[in-house]
Amino acid sequence: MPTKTDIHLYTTGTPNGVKVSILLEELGLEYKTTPITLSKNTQKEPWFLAINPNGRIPAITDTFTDGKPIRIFESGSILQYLVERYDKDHKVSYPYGSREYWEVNNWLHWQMGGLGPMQGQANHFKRYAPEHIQYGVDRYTNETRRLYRVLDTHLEKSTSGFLVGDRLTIADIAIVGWVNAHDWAGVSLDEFPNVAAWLAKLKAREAVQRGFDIPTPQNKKPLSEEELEKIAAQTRSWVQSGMAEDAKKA
Ligand SMILES: N[C@@H](CCC(=O)N[C@@H](CS)C(=O)NCC(=O)O)C(=O)O
Repeated sequence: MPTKTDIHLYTTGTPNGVKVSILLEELGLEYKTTPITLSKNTQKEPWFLAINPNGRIPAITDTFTDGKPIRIFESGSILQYLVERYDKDHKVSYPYGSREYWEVNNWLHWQMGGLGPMQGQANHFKRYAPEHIQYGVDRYTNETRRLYRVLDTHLEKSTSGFLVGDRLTIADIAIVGWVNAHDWAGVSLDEFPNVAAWLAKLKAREAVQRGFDIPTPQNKKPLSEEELEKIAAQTRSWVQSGMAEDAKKA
């Protein structure tokens, strides 16, 4: 039986979006979902900017402990809020101040400040840039591969198969959507066997599978380079128009 909450999730099935739905599913919390259509720039509408002034998914609203509404944006902040408020039994977290707590914090920041931005830029230069700039593709793809190597080396030493200690935590949850999208950035997991095994272990969990399918079921088959490029071609125009709009405002 899911635990009743007032959580309302605003999301899309991207690497940052699925972090939150996976955590909500792992914690067994009941929540409402509003899908945000990035191609229609719903994330830039005034009602949404009141929830996330940065105009990006994911974001949540909830009723805070004082009985008033609260908004939480930035996926890392949302993961921390949810475990601090709703994971009192430490199903996917560790007690504040423990060694494991700080190690989870290390990997969470590594994802938020490193893997996400670097892989995001690798995607941009490889798939969305209006002109091919080899330096940009190489810079961000190589940096992404370097980060996968860091992850692979760390996972090689893990006895549980998770990033920290004996359980799945928000460190794993923050990273899984990005690693799952490795093809999109042109990174192969053949080089990183420990990362490949970790990804398979996480994707075998029912809650992770449910989280990946929020707000809409995700494609489960690996796509060929040709198919990826076809999707990229459709996406490129709205990415470029969104960027042009933002540049006008700046
Ligand atoms: N640092 C932010 C990044 C959020 C982000 O970039 N979200 C993307 C989807 S993964 C987005 O909303 N893009 C829409 C846009 O760029 O307008 C987080 O982790 O929440």
